Amino acid sequence: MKLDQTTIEKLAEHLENCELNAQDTPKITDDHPDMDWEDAYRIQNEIKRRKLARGNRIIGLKAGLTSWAKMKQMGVTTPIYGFLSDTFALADGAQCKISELIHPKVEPEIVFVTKAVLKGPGCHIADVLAATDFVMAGIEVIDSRYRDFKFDLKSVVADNCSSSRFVLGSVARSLDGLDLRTLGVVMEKNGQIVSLGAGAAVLGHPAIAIAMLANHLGQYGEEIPAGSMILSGGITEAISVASGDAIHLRMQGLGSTSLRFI
Ligand code: 0L1
Ligand code: MG
Repeated sequence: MKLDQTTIEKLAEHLENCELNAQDTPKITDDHPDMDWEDAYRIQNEIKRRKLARGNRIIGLKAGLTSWAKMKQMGVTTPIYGFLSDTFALADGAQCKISELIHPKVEPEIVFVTKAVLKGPGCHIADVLAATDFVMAGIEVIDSRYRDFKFDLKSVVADNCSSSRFVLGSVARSLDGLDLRTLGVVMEKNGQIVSLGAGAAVLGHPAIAIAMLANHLGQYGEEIPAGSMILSGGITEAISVASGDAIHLRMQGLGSTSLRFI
């Protein structure tokens, strides 16, 4: 822990204002090169506190940079974690306003909904499979607040892992008879396939991303409550979108979901 509480609050206010006003900013580590991982999550938690104080609800969690494709795209080897506010949720097929965003990208994600508490340390894939109520198809819209995507991982964690919008499909499947490793994913932009993948792209099995999230929270004495909705991370690299683009995601056995950018 390198930053004092006043600096944490100032940086959280700045980053959240950038999110709310669709304004970009240089990465915060430029002015705070000594910031550590704990500081990064403290800033993210302060953004969460600000949203709760404003009456927003926290409706889910996310793991980011969990696929080999995304790790390669970002040049990293470890996942990161964030939260989802009710203000990020869009309805299936909804219009997503580009004017509210800076430079959005989309990524296909397997979404878990839990029916039992998951608590680390020591949480593993079997715990997650036993605690999963159902899974769904989801598209996450990420929108880093950092200018020209020039950032480092601590700056990204502070910025709530670029969280911005998401949409879920309408099919909820239990894991019975569903192998998430071989589950195929096809994402189209304006009718052209732009991403192809399978669930195993996320850490070999997307349930491992959820176990890692539980173990991450366990370090702070926190847990994943029963009934949580969790985005397990992009299966493919993120795809840039612009006004007029229509994104359609199909997931084998989980139906489809879509978004239109206006
Ligand atoms: O959801 C995620 O994978 C987080 C991505 C953070 C980095 C970025 O903005 O591309
Ligand atoms: Mg994501």
